[in-house]
Amino acid sequence: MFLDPLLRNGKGLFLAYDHGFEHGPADFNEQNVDPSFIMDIAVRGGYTGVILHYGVASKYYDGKVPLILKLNGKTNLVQGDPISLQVSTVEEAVSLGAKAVGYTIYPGSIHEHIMFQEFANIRREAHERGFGVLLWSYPRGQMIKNELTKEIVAYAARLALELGADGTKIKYTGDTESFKWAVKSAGKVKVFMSGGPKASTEIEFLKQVQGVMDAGGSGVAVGRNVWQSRDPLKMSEALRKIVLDGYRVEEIARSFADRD
Ligand code: FBP
Repeated sequence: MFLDPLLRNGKGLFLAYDHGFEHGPADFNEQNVDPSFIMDIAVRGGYTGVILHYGVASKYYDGKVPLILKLNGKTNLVQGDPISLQVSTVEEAVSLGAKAVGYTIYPGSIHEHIMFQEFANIRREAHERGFGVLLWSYPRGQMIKNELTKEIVAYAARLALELGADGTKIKYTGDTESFKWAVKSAGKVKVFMSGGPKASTEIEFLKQVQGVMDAGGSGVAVGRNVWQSRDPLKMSEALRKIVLDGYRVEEIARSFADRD
Protein backbone atom coordinates (compact mmCIF):
# COMPACT_ATOMS: atom_id res chain seq x y z
CA MET A 1 0.00 0.00 0.00
CA PHE A 2 1.46 3.33 -1.11
CA LEU A 3 1.06 5.11 2.23
CA ASP A 4 2.71 2.39 4.32
CA PRO A 5 5.97 4.34 4.87
CA LEU A 6 3.86 7.03 6.55
CA LEU A 7 1.77 4.81 8.80
CA ARG A 8 2.18 2.92 12.02
CA ASN A 9 -0.26 0.04 12.49
CA GLY A 10 -2.27 1.54 9.67
CA LYS A 11 -2.58 4.92 11.41
CA GLY A 12 -1.00 8.24 10.54
CA LEU A 13 -0.06 11.29 12.57
CA PHE A 14 0.97 14.08 10.23
CA LEU A 15 2.22 17.51 11.16
CA ALA A 16 1.09 20.12 8.62
CA TYR A 17 3.15 23.24 8.01
CA ASP A 18 2.06 24.62 4.65
CA HIS A 19 0.27 27.57 6.25
CA GLY A 20 2.92 30.13 5.34
CA PHE A 21 1.79 29.63 1.75
CA GLU A 22 -1.95 29.39 2.36
CA HIS A 23 -2.34 32.09 5.01
CA GLY A 24 0.97 33.96 5.07
CA PRO A 25 2.73 34.39 8.41
CA ALA A 26 -0.57 35.42 10.06
CA ASP A 27 -0.81 32.03 11.82
CA PHE A 28 2.71 32.31 13.25
CA ASN A 29 4.39 33.77 16.32
CA GLU A 30 8.06 34.44 17.04
CA GLN A 31 8.72 30.74 17.63
CA ASN A 32 6.68 28.84 15.09
CA VAL A 33 7.51 31.18 12.22
CA ASP A 34 10.84 29.36 12.19
CA PRO A 35 10.59 26.05 10.27
CA SER A 36 13.36 24.60 12.47
CA PHE A 37 10.98 24.84 15.44
CA ILE A 38 8.46 22.72 13.52
CA MET A 39 11.07 20.16 12.43
CA ASP A 40 11.98 19.68 16.06
CA ILE A 41 8.32 19.09 17.03
CA ALA A 42 7.93 16.65 14.13
CA VAL A 43 10.85 14.56 15.37
CA ARG A 44 10.39 14.78 19.14
CA GLY A 45 6.59 14.61 18.85
CA GLY A 46 6.79 11.23 17.12
CA TYR A 47 4.94 12.23 13.95
CA THR A 48 4.71 9.67 11.17
CA GLY A 49 4.91 12.40 8.54
CA VAL A 50 5.52 16.11 8.07
CA ILE A 51 3.86 18.20 5.36
CA LEU A 52 5.88 20.96 3.72
CA HIS A 53 6.13 22.96 0.54
CA TYR A 54 9.22 22.64 -1.63
CA GLY A 55 10.91 25.85 -0.45
CA VAL A 56 10.77 25.03 3.25
CA ALA A 57 11.59 21.37 2.63
CA SER A 58 14.63 22.15 0.50
CA LYS A 59 16.10 24.41 3.21
CA TYR A 60 15.01 22.77 6.48
CA TYR A 61 14.06 19.13 5.92
CA ASP A 62 16.64 16.77 7.38
CA GLY A 63 15.13 13.37 6.61
CA LYS A 64 14.33 12.45 10.22
CA VAL A 65 10.56 12.18 9.69
CA PRO A 66 8.90 10.97 6.46
CA LEU A 67 8.11 13.93 4.20
CA ILE A 68 4.86 14.57 2.36
CA LEU A 69 5.60 17.24 -0.21
CA LYS A 70 2.64 19.52 -0.87
CA LEU A 71 2.58 20.09 -4.62
CA ASN A 72 0.02 22.85 -5.03
CA GLY A 73 -0.88 25.98 -3.14
CA LYS A 74 -2.73 29.26 -3.25
CA THR A 75 -2.79 32.37 -1.11
CA ASN A 76 -5.79 33.78 0.71
CA LEU A 77 -5.20 37.12 -1.00
CA VAL A 78 -7.46 36.27 -3.94
CA GLN A 79 -11.24 36.40 -3.69
CA GLY A 80 -13.80 34.26 -5.49
CA ASP A 81 -14.00 30.57 -6.26
CA PRO A 82 -10.65 29.05 -5.33
CA ILE A 83 -8.15 27.40 -7.60
CA SER A 84 -4.85 25.93 -6.46
CA LEU A 85 -2.32 24.76 -9.02
CA GLN A 86 0.94 22.90 -8.99
CA VAL A 87 4.04 24.73 -7.78
CA SER A 88 6.33 21.72 -7.47
CA THR A 89 6.58 18.28 -9.03
CA VAL A 90 6.70 14.61 -8.18
CA GLU A 91 10.27 14.66 -9.51
CA GLU A 92 11.17 17.32 -6.94
CA ALA A 93 9.50 15.25 -4.23
CA VAL A 94 11.74 12.36 -5.23
CA SER A 95 14.82 14.60 -5.12
CA LEU A 96 13.96 15.69 -1.56
CA GLY A 97 13.49 12.12 -0.38
CA ALA A 98 9.73 12.52 0.18
CA LYS A 99 7.60 9.46 0.85
CA ALA A 100 4.36 10.88 -0.57
CA VAL A 101 2.91 13.93 -2.26
CA GLY A 102 -0.06 16.08 -1.29
CA TYR A 103 -2.52 18.07 -3.37
CA THR A 104 -5.59 20.18 -2.54
CA ILE A 105 -8.80 20.18 -4.57
CA TYR A 106 -11.73 22.54 -4.00
CA PRO A 107 -14.83 20.62 -5.14
CA GLY A 108 -17.66 23.06 -5.80
CA SER A 109 -15.37 25.74 -7.17
CA ILE A 110 -16.03 26.73 -10.78
CA HIS A 111 -12.40 25.72 -11.32
CA GLU A 112 -12.74 22.21 -9.88
CA HIS A 113 -12.22 20.45 -13.23
CA ILE A 114 -8.75 21.97 -13.62
CA MET A 115 -7.66 20.72 -10.21
CA PHE A 116 -9.19 17.28 -10.85
CA GLN A 117 -7.20 16.93 -14.06
CA GLU A 118 -3.99 18.16 -12.54
CA PHE A 119 -4.41 15.86 -9.56
CA ALA A 120 -5.07 12.88 -11.86
CA ASN A 121 -1.79 13.51 -13.67
CA ILE A 122 0.08 13.77 -10.39
CA ARG A 123 -1.54 10.60 -9.06
CA ARG A 124 -0.54 8.74 -12.22
CA GLU A 125 3.09 9.81 -11.99
CA ALA A 126 3.29 9.31 -8.24
CA HIS A 127 1.92 5.77 -8.40
CA GLU A 128 4.24 4.88 -11.28
CA ARG A 129 7.11 5.83 -8.99
CA GLY A 130 5.63 3.96 -6.03
CA PHE A 131 4.61 7.13 -4.18
CA GLY A 132 1.47 7.64 -2.15
CA VAL A 133 -0.86 10.59 -2.82
CA LEU A 134 -2.72 12.41 -0.11
CA LEU A 135 -5.65 14.53 -1.24
CA TRP A 136 -6.83 17.59 0.71
CA SER A 137 -10.51 17.67 -0.29
CA TYR A 138 -12.06 20.96 0.77
CA PRO A 139 -15.43 21.84 -0.79
CA ARG A 140 -15.39 25.60 -1.40
CA GLY A 141 -16.85 28.21 -3.69
CA GLN A 142 -20.07 30.09 -4.20
CA MET A 143 -22.15 26.88 -4.38
CA ILE A 144 -20.93 25.62 -1.00
CA LYS A 145 -22.97 27.19 1.76
CA ASN A 146 -21.61 25.02 4.57
CA GLU A 147 -18.50 22.93 4.01
CA LEU A 148 -18.99 20.93 7.23
CA THR A 149 -22.31 19.19 6.64
CA LYS A 150 -22.43 15.39 6.66
CA GLU A 151 -23.30 15.29 2.95
CA ILE A 152 -20.64 17.73 1.82
CA VAL A 153 -17.83 16.19 3.87
CA ALA A 154 -18.83 12.71 2.65
CA TYR A 155 -18.83 13.99 -0.94
CA ALA A 156 -15.31 15.36 -0.39
CA ALA A 157 -14.22 11.96 0.95
CA ARG A 158 -15.84 10.08 -1.91
CA LEU A 159 -14.05 12.22 -4.47
CA ALA A 160 -10.76 11.06 -3.00
CA LEU A 161 -11.80 7.48 -3.80
CA GLU A 162 -13.06 8.35 -7.26
CA LEU A 163 -9.88 10.26 -8.11
CA GLY A 164 -7.54 7.51 -6.96
CA ALA A 165 -6.02 9.05 -3.83
CA ASP A 166 -4.47 6.80 -1.19
CA GLY A 167 -5.43 9.04 1.69
CA THR A 168 -7.58 12.09 2.13
CA LYS A 169 -7.51 15.01 4.50
CA ILE A 170 -11.00 16.30 5.20
CA LYS A 171 -12.67 18.58 7.71
CA TYR A 172 -14.46 17.14 10.74
CA THR A 173 -18.25 17.23 10.61
CA GLY A 174 -18.49 17.80 14.35
CA ASP A 175 -19.64 14.40 15.55
CA THR A 176 -18.69 10.76 15.23
CA GLU A 177 -21.94 9.52 13.71
CA SER A 178 -21.91 11.91 10.76
CA PHE A 179 -18.16 11.46 10.22
CA LYS A 180 -18.70 7.69 9.93
CA TRP A 181 -20.55 8.33 6.68
CA ALA A 182 -17.54 10.20 5.28
CA VAL A 183 -15.22 7.34 6.26
CA LYS A 184 -17.60 4.82 4.70
CA SER A 185 -17.89 6.91 1.53
CA ALA A 186 -14.10 6.98 1.17
CA GLY A 187 -13.99 3.16 0.94
CA LYS A 188 -10.38 1.93 1.01
CA VAL A 189 -9.00 5.47 1.07
CA LYS A 190 -7.50 6.34 4.45
CA VAL A 191 -9.25 9.29 6.07
CA PHE A 192 -7.35 11.89 8.09
CA MET A 193 -8.89 14.81 9.87
CA SER A 194 -7.75 18.30 9.03
CA GLY A 195 -7.21 20.13 12.29
CA GLY A 196 -8.65 23.56 11.58
CA PRO A 197 -8.09 26.77 13.54
CA LYS A 198 -7.03 26.37 17.16
CA ALA A 199 -9.95 24.90 19.12
CA SER A 200 -11.34 26.79 22.12
CA THR A 201 -9.68 24.32 24.48
CA GLU A 202 -7.09 21.60 24.00
CA ILE A 203 -9.39 18.95 25.40
CA GLU A 204 -12.06 20.04 22.93
CA PHE A 205 -9.65 19.38 20.09
CA LEU A 206 -8.64 16.00 21.50
CA LYS A 207 -12.31 15.00 21.71
CA GLN A 208 -12.64 15.76 18.00
CA VAL A 209 -9.67 13.52 17.32
CA GLN A 210 -11.27 10.78 19.39
CA GLY A 211 -14.45 11.24 17.36
CA VAL A 212 -12.50 10.73 14.15
CA MET A 213 -10.87 7.55 15.40
CA ASP A 214 -14.20 6.21 16.70
CA ALA A 215 -15.67 6.85 13.26
CA GLY A 216 -13.02 4.63 11.67
CA GLY A 217 -10.65 7.40 10.62
CA SER A 218 -6.96 6.66 10.17
CA GLY A 219 -5.55 9.66 11.99
CA VAL A 220 -4.99 13.37 11.71
CA ALA A 221 -3.04 15.84 9.62
CA VAL A 222 -2.86 18.77 11.95
CA GLY A 223 -1.02 22.06 12.14
CA ARG A 224 -2.27 24.97 14.22
CA ASN A 225 -3.67 22.93 17.10
CA VAL A 226 -0.16 21.60 17.64
CA TRP A 227 2.32 24.35 16.92
CA GLN A 228 0.07 27.11 18.30
CA SER A 229 -0.41 25.10 21.48
CA ARG A 230 1.20 26.32 24.70
CA ASP A 231 3.04 23.03 24.84
CA PRO A 232 3.32 21.47 21.37
CA LEU A 233 5.13 18.38 22.65
CA LYS A 234 2.49 17.68 25.28
CA MET A 235 -0.23 18.07 22.64
CA SER A 236 1.76 15.77 20.34
CA GLU A 237 2.02 13.15 23.05
CA ALA A 238 -1.74 13.22 23.56
CA LEU A 239 -2.34 12.88 19.82
CA ARG A 240 0.12 10.04 19.59
CA LYS A 241 -1.64 8.21 22.39
CA ILE A 242 -5.10 8.57 20.87
CA VAL A 243 -4.20 8.06 17.21
CA LEU A 244 -1.33 5.59 17.32
CA ASP A 245 -1.58 3.86 20.68
CA GLY A 246 -5.34 3.49 21.06
CA TYR A 247 -5.77 5.41 24.34
CA ARG A 248 -9.17 7.02 25.01
CA VAL A 249 -9.33 10.77 25.39
CA GLU A 250 -10.82 10.26 28.87
CA GLU A 251 -7.58 8.58 29.95
CA ILE A 252 -5.49 11.60 29.13
CA ALA A 253 -7.99 14.36 29.84
CA ARG A 254 -6.85 14.84 33.42
CA SER A 255 -3.45 16.19 32.45
CA PHE A 256 -5.14 18.85 30.32
CA ALA A 257 -8.02 19.67 32.64
CA ASP A 258 -6.29 22.39 34.67
CA ARG A 259 -4.75 24.01 31.58
CA ASP A 260 -7.93 25.06 29.74
P1 FBP B 1 -4.63 22.96 10.32
O1 FBP B 1 -4.61 21.70 11.14
O2 FBP B 1 -3.81 24.04 10.95
O3 FBP B 1 -6.04 23.39 10.00
O4 FBP B 1 -3.92 22.59 8.94
C1 FBP B 1 -4.60 21.90 7.95
C2 FBP B 1 -4.58 22.65 6.65
O5 FBP B 1 -5.23 21.92 5.63
C3 FBP B 1 -3.21 23.02 6.18
O6 FBP B 1 -2.58 21.92 5.55
C4 FBP B 1 -3.50 24.18 5.28
O7 FBP B 1 -2.46 25.09 5.18
C5 FBP B 1 -4.64 24.85 5.96
O8 FBP B 1 -5.27 23.88 6.77
C6 FBP B 1 -5.63 25.39 4.96
O9 FBP B 1 -6.64 26.00 5.69
P2 FBP B 1 -7.92 26.64 5.03
O10 FBP B 1 -7.91 26.37 3.55
O11 FBP B 1 -9.06 25.98 5.73
O12 FBP B 1 -7.80 28.09 5.33
